[in-house]
Amino acid sequence: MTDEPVTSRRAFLAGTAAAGAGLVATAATAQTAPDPLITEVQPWASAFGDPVDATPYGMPIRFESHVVRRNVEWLTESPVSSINFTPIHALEGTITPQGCAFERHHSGAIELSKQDYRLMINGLVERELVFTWDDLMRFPRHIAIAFCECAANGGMEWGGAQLEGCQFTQGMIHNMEYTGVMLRDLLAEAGVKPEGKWVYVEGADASSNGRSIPMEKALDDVMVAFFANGEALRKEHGYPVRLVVPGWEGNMWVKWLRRIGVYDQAVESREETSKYTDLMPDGRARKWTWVMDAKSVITSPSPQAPIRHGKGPLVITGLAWSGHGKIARVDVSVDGGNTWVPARISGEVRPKALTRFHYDMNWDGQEMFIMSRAIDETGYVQPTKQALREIRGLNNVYHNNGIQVWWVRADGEVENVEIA
Ligand SMILES: Nc1nc2c(c(=O)[nH]1)N[C@H]1C(S)=C(S)[C@@H](COP(=O)(O)O)O[C@H]1N2
Ligand SMILES: [Mo]
Repeated sequence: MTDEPVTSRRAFLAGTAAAGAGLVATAATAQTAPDPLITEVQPWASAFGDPVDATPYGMPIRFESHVVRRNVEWLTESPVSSINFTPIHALEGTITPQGCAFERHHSGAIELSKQDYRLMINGLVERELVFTWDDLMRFPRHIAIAFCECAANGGMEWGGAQLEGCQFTQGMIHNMEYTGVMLRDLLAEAGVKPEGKWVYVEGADASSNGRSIPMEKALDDVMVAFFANGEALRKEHGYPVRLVVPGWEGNMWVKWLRRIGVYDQAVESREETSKYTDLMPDGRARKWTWVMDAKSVITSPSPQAPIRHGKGPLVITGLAWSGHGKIARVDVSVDGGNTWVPARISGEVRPKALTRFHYDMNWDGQEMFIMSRAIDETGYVQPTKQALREIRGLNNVYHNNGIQVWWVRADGEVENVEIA
């Protein structure tokens, strides 16, 4: 195995016994035999490490090589029109590194250079315009942190608990810091005519992934972005330019953005008529469900992140988000939803961005049913999956923001379950 550490994990834990107060001190392993990691000079202290430039573009250390995007092969027919999942069970904080942020392509990730890049604005505008990369670089730049969630996130769970791991049940989400120009500034340059009520945005890939966005949103917080987490967008996230549509379903975040058409009504694209509508029990469809409702998930412990240290202090960690604004509170239950306790919000709470919560507890080593529920600033409370099914039935794929339950067994292993 490539990620086998130099010394055993147990020895390492024993070696960490020293510092810390309160909870942490009780979590420390009692020292019995002399620990060579403390008493002996180790190989890494007796020789030089790598020189600078060993890896001009750095990669994670080999011990972390399991923290990668994964797909579920049976889910889609072909890997070019497919999806993979962010390893949220293994990440902390709120920012998703681009290298492990989920990908969703309808016709594969294309290679488009800055030199070949063109962005056209046409339709109901005073001046039809074509921007080059250099043109875009001359507009005022803005920064926004936003989550991008595919409307199908959790979609396989409508019928019941199915996939083992929050990477697979909730990992069609990422959260990055974008730098770009505001769409409203580009539209102002073109001059939107009074009849212009919608923009139709499409990408340069074969699928084009065209979507219509109402003018009100287009003029609000939509960004034409070219940097993510401080560096150029990766190819798979739309290099050199993608649309960022904070709070709205991932499908509208057009990658390899090539055209913005201004119209007096929504253009019915293939995307909208065949997909990204929610089929209801009575055969009707919910349409224009663009905003992602509040949701949360415990990322660890979870099926891919079982408890290995036994009873005692346990850190429960998870993510919460809402497309309607800020997260106001996250509640955690460790008894299957009978009692709820507010979790600690760690770090800053930003609108339409991932929020990290922690819940510190003393685990008695008995089985638990753990779950979280998000409450956003509008007062909306994340529903149970059952409550969602009662409204929308089982024919659905999209917008499943129901509460995720994990069954923590006494041996620390974790399973995806539902509580009747
Ligand atoms: N041009 C283009 N844009 C696209 C897509 C696509 O296939 N082509 N997929 C969409 C979908 S369904 C989602 S969920 C997001 C995913 O963005 P990501 O691949 O950066 O995670 O991109 C959207 N933008
Ligand atoms: Mo999507």
